[in-house]
Amino acid sequence: MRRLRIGIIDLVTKGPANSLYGRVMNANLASIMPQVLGVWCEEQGHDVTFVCYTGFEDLRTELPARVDLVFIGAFTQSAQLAYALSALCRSRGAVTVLGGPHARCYPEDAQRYFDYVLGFTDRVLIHDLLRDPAPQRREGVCLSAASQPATLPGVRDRWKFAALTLNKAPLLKIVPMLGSLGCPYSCSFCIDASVPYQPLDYDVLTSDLRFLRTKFRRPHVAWHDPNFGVRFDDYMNAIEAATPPDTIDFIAESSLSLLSEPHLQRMRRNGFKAILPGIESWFDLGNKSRTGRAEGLAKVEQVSAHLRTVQQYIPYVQTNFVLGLDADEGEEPFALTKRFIDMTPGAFPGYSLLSAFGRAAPLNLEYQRAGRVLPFPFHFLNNNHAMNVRPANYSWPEFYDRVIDLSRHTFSWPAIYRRFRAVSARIPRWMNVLRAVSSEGFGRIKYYSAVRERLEHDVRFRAYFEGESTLLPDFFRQRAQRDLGPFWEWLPKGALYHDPNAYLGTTLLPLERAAASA
Ligand code: B12
Ligand code: SF4
Repeated sequence: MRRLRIGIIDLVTKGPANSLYGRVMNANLASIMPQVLGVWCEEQGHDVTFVCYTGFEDLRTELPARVDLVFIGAFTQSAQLAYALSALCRSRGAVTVLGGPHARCYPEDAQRYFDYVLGFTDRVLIHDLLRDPAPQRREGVCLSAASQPATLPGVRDRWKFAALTLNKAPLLKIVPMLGSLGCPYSCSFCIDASVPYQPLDYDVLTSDLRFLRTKFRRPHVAWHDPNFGVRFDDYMNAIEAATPPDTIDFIAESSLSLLSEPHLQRMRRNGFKAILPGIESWFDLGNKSRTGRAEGLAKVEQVSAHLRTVQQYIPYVQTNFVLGLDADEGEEPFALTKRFIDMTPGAFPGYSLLSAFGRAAPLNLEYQRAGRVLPFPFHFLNNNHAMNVRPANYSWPEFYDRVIDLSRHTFSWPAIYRRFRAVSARIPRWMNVLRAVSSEGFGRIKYYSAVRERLEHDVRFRAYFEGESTLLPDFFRQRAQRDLGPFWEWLPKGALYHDPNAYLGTTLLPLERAAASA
């Protein structure tokens, strides 16, 4: 086999960054799979250059001038940056490969700009690809393993690449780890709704945690498991076998249904410092929060009481909500969330606007069938900068009014103060303040207000939201251009547009086609 010069780029952000928060935190949002690829490529004897792009590097010069193959890992929000980067690398003769959430959600769009687009990715698939990575310039080839990989190299094996990334985190260094793939639940909006739950090797996990204690005095570990702690006892046994109690700080995303008091006691003993349960809605998805049929105010009271218990054991709690779900109607869902915030001041609320990420979830087919999915450029699909599903029960102005009102309530100074008082640990309480006054809190109020104002006064802007026009408003084009910085000029023609109904197998609307080739 030919020895290849391979570049691997993990896109943690969607363009050049300059915020203090980004400098401190972006490297801690890195993905595991690009590091895994590094291991799989090197074990085949190839030369690897690894770059985690946090927004502060110059990607035009990070890779050697001549590489044969470039892997890019991207979320959908980084798709336009990935497309531009692919164009740049192809101009230098490289074959380009896309993987990650965007590739899984929008393969048919990505194959227009990449030679290969990978879905589920395992060692065999990569080794096969590396045997003969022929360019596929006319249309990229989509490849996928039959299922999620049964094993993955652990932190010890991928340390070389993990360390390169962590060197970019100046203060807090958080190591990403994984103990399972898939999920036994089937929330209809989730990418893992139909991916079977599968634990990875617990012995690798134990040995990795031991290894980390040789690298840091007190390591910080973020579990990337879609739903942490499904096999709770096995997991905790693996952690307890590795390290004395409370010697590593852990962060995990877990459904509330898994956070019973005995579980919480054991988690505290083992050093769990932050937990992110999903509540999603007061009128849907009761199975995730262990509230069964309880809805509305009854669910608020039940969840709030549960979370106050969680906080007795875990200092940092973030509760995740999806705004605009079809089960929500009128003022009540928003009023209930405000009430929840007042009742549970210690939990930081993370809000996501309902988003349909292409093939991610079965529910997206329903939205597409109903003609409700809008063609916002991928760049804005990060759960906040655009909501690409027309809400079932709200007009756009009403929806944005309610989102702005809720955000103002959540990030008002009295609420920030109450949150500060309700959390006693030093880093978590200041982290909450920082998030509130940064782009997540104040920044979003400003952004949503700008959108709301245009919905009122700009007819073409409103027509785009109503699905009456597919001509991208300048507001979004200018932002995309600004965010991409020097990569804007590498963005292929038409790459701001995509077929929002590709999952259904429909073709581009005539207007969109015209705009794309303009
Ligand atoms: C852990 C997680 C995070 C972590 C870690 C992120 C990271 N860099 O990996 C944190 C909390 C930081 C995070 C942040 C965000 N997340 Co998130 N996150 C997840 C979660 C729960 C698990 C993903 C995971 O790591 N799985 C384990 C890996 C091994 O499996 P996998 O992702 O299926 O990957 C397979 C293939 O895709 C492939 N692969 C993966 N990466 C790569 C890379 C290359 C180069 C190749 C070749 C192959 C490849 O190999 C894997 C094995 O088959 C998923 C939901 C879910 N249930 O999957 C959401 C999810 C991925 N997140 C999502 C979103 C929207 C976000 C945010 C934008 C949220 C926000 N507003 O901030 C940010 C974006 C962060 C960023 N880096 O850009 C969406 C992505 C949708 C999309 N198409 O973009 C998901 C799917 C949730 C959802 N809404 O449905 N997230
Ligand atoms: S519990 Fe979480 S990971 Fe599991 S299907 Fe529901 S949203 Fe997805």
